[in-house]
Amino acid sequence: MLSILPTLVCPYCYQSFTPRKMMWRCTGLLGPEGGRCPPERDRALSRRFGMNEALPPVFAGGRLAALNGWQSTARCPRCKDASTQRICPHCHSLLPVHFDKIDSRLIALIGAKGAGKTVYMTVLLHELMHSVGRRFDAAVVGSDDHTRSEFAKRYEETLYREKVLPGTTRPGQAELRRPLVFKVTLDGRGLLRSRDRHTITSFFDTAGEDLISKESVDLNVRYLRGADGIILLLDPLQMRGARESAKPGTRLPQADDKTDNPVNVLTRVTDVLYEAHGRGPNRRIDVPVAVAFSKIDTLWHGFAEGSPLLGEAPADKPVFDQADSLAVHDYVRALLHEWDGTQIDQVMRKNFADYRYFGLSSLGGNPTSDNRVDPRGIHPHRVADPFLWLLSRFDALPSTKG
Ligand SMILES: Nc1nc2c(ncn2[C@@H]2O[C@H](COP(=O)(O)OP(=O)(O)OP(=O)(O)O)[C@@H](O)[C@H]2O)c(=O)[nH]1
Ligand SMILES: [Mg+2]
Ligand SMILES: [Zn+2]
Ligand SMILES: [Zn+2]
Repeated sequence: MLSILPTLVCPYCYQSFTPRKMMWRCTGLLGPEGGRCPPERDRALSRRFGMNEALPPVFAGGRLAALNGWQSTARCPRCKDASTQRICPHCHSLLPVHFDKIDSRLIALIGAKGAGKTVYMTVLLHELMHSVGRRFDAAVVGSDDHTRSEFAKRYEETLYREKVLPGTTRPGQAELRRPLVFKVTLDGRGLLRSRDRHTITSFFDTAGEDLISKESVDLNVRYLRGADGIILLLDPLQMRGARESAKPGTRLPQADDKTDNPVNVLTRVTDVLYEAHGRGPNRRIDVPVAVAFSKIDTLWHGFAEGSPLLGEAPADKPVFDQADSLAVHDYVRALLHEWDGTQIDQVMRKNFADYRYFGLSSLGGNPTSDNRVDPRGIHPHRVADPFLWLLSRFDALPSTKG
């Protein structure tokens, strides 16, 4: 159907809506006529995300909003106070400021149980906020209170201060786990642009166990359907060929019925994506997929000298380096054959129009035997590459020719 107004996708519930369906939350302050709307529990937020705090009521924008989906304030029909707080009509999450005017990109992070997703998301965001951010003159900030406090308390605090590896992400509760939403602002000057460039990125850390059965994969379908880019994290230690060459002392992932090998995971994700996006004759899936192999630190002693995976991506310019990335891509593809992963490459080639291989290490070394961060600290390796590649695919970051 043709529509003049673009469809928006909520970065929290990944459901779509047109701007005229946008809703508002009352300010809860004293209105011009002396009335005040009392806070109450928001059923949508409570049902979807288990958030039970009392908040001012929500209201639809009414006729004015229908005429102009972009209006940035609306008057509460009860207290008549003007509100600027726009919310998603489905889950009632507060939308980022200028949400409909800036690029919004949803990134789903998926992978089997124990592949390293939670550790990766924590380290990636930490790096983006610190060293990688400095290199690109980028400011990366949590877009809402929940993201800011959840990331600091639940993720960063555990790994960086308590130095404990996270427990398994609770499966089957996609409704209750809320994506973390960040605003990435790139300084326009260094990029031959006059204006700063904002991108909203939403990260959803799935539970690996959700990928085990067809039924629980469906739980994640909505997230995969709404995603503009996917980071598929695969654990080489779950592949026979790589297990054999892992650094001595590496704790190998248990092969229980909750853990699955990367080929099966990839096959299931492929099915879900076809389900979500439809399959035409000869049509391949065109969402960009970064296929990233985690825990590369356990294997790099076996890499040939000069392997692009032993070094970091060139960091002198604030651009995505295509040549370096393609060298990694080819190197990983060659490794797949050694690791018994030829099938992965076949599935990718046959079904995906836009994918790239990456190899990374979130920790830079094995955790201790009681699964704590090595006392020498966290030394991430190439963690930003998949994210920067996706930004370059979204035209949010310039890239050099490959
Ligand atoms: N050597 C090494 N081990 C890692 C690295 N990242 C993660 N691990 C190990 O992998 C384990 C699992 O990591 P998680 O991030 O919890 O895995 P997950 O994919 O979130 O797992 P689920 O939540 O169960 O789906 C960690 O407890 C570490 O032991 C890494 O960069 N290097
Ligand atoms: Mg996890
Ligand atoms: Zn009101
Ligand atoms: Zn929503």
